[in-house]
Amino acid sequence: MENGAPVPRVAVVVFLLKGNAVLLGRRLSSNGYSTFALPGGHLEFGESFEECAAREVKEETGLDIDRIEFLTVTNNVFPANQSHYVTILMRAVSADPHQLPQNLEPHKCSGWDWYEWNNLPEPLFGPLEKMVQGGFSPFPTS
Ligand code: 8DG
Ligand code: MG
Ligand code: MG
Repeated sequence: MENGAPVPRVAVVVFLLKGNAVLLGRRLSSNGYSTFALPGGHLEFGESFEECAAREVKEETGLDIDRIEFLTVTNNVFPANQSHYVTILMRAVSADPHQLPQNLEPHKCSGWDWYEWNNLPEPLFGPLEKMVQGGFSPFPTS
């Protein structure tokens, strides 16, 4: 933001899969306040998508993740927030299926829980809602 003008940023978010469920938390940030979203955040300088996915999930939930894979990318403009994200969608699983998610950033999220893909909570965060409406599935096909 050299001249103070807003610029697009890169976000990496993660479909953390457990059976037919994904991990979601209700956002407390102003962008998407009270909507259910995936764990994730900003790509840092020099990071791979996989490194960012693992770091953000660890920072936000305490979970270690495995089998991290790139899924797709979406373009998300939030006019109300003057923000614009190129969002990288990854998938992963918990390294330890017995490890429970912790709410490590309670100022940003009201808590994490698993939700069945065919019974997702409402309202979903806009970018996620758009993917679901478009028929996207984060689960492996085979
Ligand atoms: P950081 O300081 O940890 O890097 O950032 P953060 O506080 O964790 O950022 P965030 O808002 O959770 O994520 C950054 C942006 O990613 C968010 O403002 C918009 C975009 N984004 C999507 N979809 C999703 C999603 O499902 N979850 C999250 N967390 N962010 C998403 O486009
Ligand atoms: Mg974060
Ligand atoms: Mg986040």
